[in-house]
Amino acid sequence: MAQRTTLKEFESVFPKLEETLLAHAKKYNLPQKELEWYKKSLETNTLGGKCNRGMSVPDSVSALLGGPLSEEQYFQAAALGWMTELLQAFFLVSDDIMDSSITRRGKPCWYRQEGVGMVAINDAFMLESAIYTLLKTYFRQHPSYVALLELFHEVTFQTEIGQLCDLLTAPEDNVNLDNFSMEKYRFIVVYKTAYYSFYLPVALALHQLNIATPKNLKQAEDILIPLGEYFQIQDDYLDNFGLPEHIGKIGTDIMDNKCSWLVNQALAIATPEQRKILEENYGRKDKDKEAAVKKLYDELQLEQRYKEYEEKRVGEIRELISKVDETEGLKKEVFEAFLSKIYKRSK
Ligand code: GPP
Ligand code: MG
Ligand code: MG
Ligand code: MG
Repeated sequence: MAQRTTLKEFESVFPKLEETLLAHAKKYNLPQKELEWYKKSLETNTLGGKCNRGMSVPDSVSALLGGPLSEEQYFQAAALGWMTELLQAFFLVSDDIMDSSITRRGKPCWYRQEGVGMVAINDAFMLESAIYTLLKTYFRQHPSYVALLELFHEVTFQTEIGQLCDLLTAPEDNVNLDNFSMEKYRFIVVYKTAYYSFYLPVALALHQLNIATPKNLKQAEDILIPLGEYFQIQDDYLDNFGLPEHIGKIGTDIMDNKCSWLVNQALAIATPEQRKILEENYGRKDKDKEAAVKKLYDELQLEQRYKEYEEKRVGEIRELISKVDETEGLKKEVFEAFLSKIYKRSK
């Protein structure tokens, strides 16, 4: 039987990894003040989240093996999981600057914390570098070292093209609702979220066990990308309908002029008068205009529409999972675990 890791277990691996990272910086005689800064950035930006992505690596390895992990296997899987969390930390620190966000995980975004400001950009780069320091330290001798390295690089690039499209579809000074479409939306979310959040942990697990093949990687991708798309639609829904106390962040999509799932749904069903309300109020840094859009979302019953979408989509994903071919080492359970973690999530 596969075993699910607990947050406590997963977090217990972090101090050793942190020590490795600090020792690496010390090798270059990084002065004490900067060393402490690096430590604080690592802790603030990598800890304190749900760690769903990171914990998915040991969970997937266990599901693939069909049983509990040895100590060595757990450490390797958790280390790869923490590299996934470092990648996420690198993205979030950067994303919050780009999105002018206010809070993250219930605290001010890193760039808004006292004395940080634009140093956060360099901190983001260092969070990314930390992935490769850990990978070299613990996987240099692993038969899949090059595959792991290439995977992190490729997934980073995929996320960056998604982010590029997200940003260019949301110019700050030019609201043009004709720029939005569900086709554009799909591209954005598949690349900015699905690859790093869903495909990456499972591909890492397959590589850790040296059982990745073109066929099982492709099969995993064919399920995990729709799952990731569904996850980002939840994120967009929660940006407006979630409680900041729950989700740990304050929604900014309306003011940021984002090509969000909600605005695309609104555009699909709005009357000409309602579209006019959107044209006049969407994408403006103005609380009253944001409130007018929120009111329109309620009138259009987007919450209800989202719930219908969720049921339909989850049914389709379950169907995809039921057809997984387990002959090359994949297990349906890998995907069932992901789905059960995110179905009807409120944070
Ligand atoms: C989530 O979008 C996407 C990312 C965090 C990827 C960022 C990619 C970079 C290359 C920096 P979001 O803005 O909707 O997330 P949130 O709602 O958490 O701010
Ligand atoms: Mg954001
Ligand atoms: Mg963003
Ligand atoms: Mg969001």
